[in-house]
Amino acid sequence: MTLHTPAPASPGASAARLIYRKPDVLLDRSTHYCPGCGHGIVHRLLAEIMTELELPAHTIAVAPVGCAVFAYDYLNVDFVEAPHGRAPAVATGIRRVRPEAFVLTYQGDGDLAAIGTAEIVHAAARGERITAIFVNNGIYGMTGGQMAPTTLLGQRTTSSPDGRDAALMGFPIRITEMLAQLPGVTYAARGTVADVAGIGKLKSMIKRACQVQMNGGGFSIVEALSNCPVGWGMTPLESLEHLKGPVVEAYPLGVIVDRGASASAQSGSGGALGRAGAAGESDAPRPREA
Ligand SMILES: Cc1ncc(C[n+]2csc(CCOP(=O)(O)OP(=O)(O)O)c2C)c(N)n1
Ligand code: SF4
Ligand SMILES: [Mg+2]
Repeated sequence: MTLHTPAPASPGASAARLIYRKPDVLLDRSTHYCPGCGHGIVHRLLAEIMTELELPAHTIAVAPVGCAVFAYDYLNVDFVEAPHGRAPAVATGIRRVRPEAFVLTYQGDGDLAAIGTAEIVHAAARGERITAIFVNNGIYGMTGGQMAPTTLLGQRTTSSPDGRDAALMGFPIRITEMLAQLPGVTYAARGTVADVAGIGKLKSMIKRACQVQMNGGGFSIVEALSNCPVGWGMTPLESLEHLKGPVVEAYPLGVIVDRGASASAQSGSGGALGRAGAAGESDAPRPREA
């Protein structure tokens, strides 16, 4: 769709111009998200991108367990609900039986980087032709703000009331960098919903990740650093400042790896076989600013 499209002229109409239109794929419903929550921004970007790439009719998305569990109530595309952490495994099954579909997963950090660690690592290692949207708000939002693998050192949560202590609870995991080392990963990037410029860059990243799949590339993932004002015990504005400060410091923004989408499209199975760059690459990826 085209944003900023002039409204069609009609007899007697005022000089009003349509400068903004909600993508149709974003359903006309209020969400259950807390005020200021970043999940809604990511939904909005997905709606815009899927519309721009004409994907909705071909999309099968996999909803997570977590605050975004009701994503299927807000985005008008086909959805499958996966058990907590298992979205990449469910998406793999969909890919195998529907090779022509556009397959999208949406997961939080508890979902993707804790209970679902095995599933995401092996889907990435297989180079599954799926696009993963990873919303990292550094906490288990849905269940009351417990510590996640991504929780910052020193961060207070309901299960680390004195702050995360590395000696007791280990260090935060930069899982997107870990995944990016796998040759099955065609594209990996990290953006943020913290401000308008960040949202614009995040949109470009998600769009690129979708195009990688459309062009026959392997696994693509975009981590969206997001806020959880409620779980963090902050106002929405405070949470955005926190996101721009300590969170971005711990999780650098940018494209971590872009191996390009090979012209040699995947076989029907959707695995990594036959894709360029899949043989034994072992670069040590670091984000570069998009
Ligand atoms: C198998 C299983 N284990 C645990 C849970 C409980 N549970 C539901 S949501 C959640 C964590 C959600 O955190 P995250 O994935 O980061 O999403 P957020 O709510 O922060 O967006 C957990 C542990 C569950 N529903 N199923
Ligand atoms: S608990 Fe956090 S992640 Fe969940 S809806 Fe509220 S602000 Fe968003
Ligand atoms: Mg979370």
